[in-house]
Amino acid sequence: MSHKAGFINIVGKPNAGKSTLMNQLIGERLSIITPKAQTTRHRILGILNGDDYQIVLSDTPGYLDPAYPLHHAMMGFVKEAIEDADVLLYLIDASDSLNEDLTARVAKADCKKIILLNKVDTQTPEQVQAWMEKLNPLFPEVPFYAISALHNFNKDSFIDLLKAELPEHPAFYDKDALTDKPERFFASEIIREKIFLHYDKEIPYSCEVAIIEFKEEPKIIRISAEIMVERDSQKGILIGHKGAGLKKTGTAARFELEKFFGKKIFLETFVKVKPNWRSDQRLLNQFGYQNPS
Ligand SMILES: Nc1nc2c(ncn2[C@@H]2O[C@H](COP(=O)(O)OP(=O)(O)OP(=O)(O)O)[C@@H](O)[C@H]2O)c(=O)[nH]1
Ligand SMILES: [Mg+2]
Repeated sequence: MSHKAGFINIVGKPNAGKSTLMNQLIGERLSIITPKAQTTRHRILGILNGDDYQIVLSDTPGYLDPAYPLHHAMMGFVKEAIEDADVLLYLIDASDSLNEDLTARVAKADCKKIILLNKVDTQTPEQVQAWMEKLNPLFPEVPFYAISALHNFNKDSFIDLLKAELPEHPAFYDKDALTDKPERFFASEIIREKIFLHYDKEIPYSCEVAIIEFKEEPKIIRISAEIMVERDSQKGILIGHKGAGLKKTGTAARFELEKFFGKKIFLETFVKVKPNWRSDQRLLNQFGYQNPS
């Protein structure tokens, strides 16, 4: 029996719906999703296995102009995903503008491409038509689909379409693998998601979560997490009056962790100030943000 396998990498601007699309295809909440831009900071693999195929999807951070070293590392993940793709899925938010730099990079990438206009539920048919007319000359002969990753997404027919684009190749990962990331990574992401959802302004962007203990017992998983912020004032905001802010965030995270791991969770959180961690390459390396240059 012939076997197909390949890397299908999703790229796009922040907030385009990349993680939403990835989770829909995998059928699990692998990537965290929030209404705020720059939610995803890593390249996260989601693996779809069948008897005769393996689709290795990559969710990536949104493409942006880097403002500090954390951003440089995030863009390193995107550039790597553009380079090693068998198929690039360029996801464009129909309610947003095009990023010209990313569009040019995708256009000259040496691989198969699919253009996906997302969030068409927010658009009139005339607006979708206008997008087609704009994108057609930029990507001649590249397949184009208008989708809504969030509403009435036809997962099965989309997976068939992706399968058809895969090269003949043996599986890259174990056939029962779902992702390349360890459980600790997903625990830290779930806590970060709740911080993104519960706090505004610069707080979500100033936080990083490190799991310092992850102990699985027969009936419970015990997790200790350190939340890093850049300044004392941010620590105060995060903890809140009499600890109410951190308690609310921790409760929401524990609830989500219990769903994800299918087990009771004991969660402890500590807040630590690490000045300028987003620019400290030694700390960034510890958190898995190796800088490309
Ligand atoms: N209306 C509508 N909203 C969508 C659709 N797809 C995603 N969204 C919303 O868009 C927001 C961003 O979604 P994400 O999946 O986190 O976007 P992302 O591209 O991964 O964002 P970053 O990780 O920040 O780069 C969320 O509030 C989603 O619910 C869609 O098809 N229609
Ligand atoms: Mg994302």
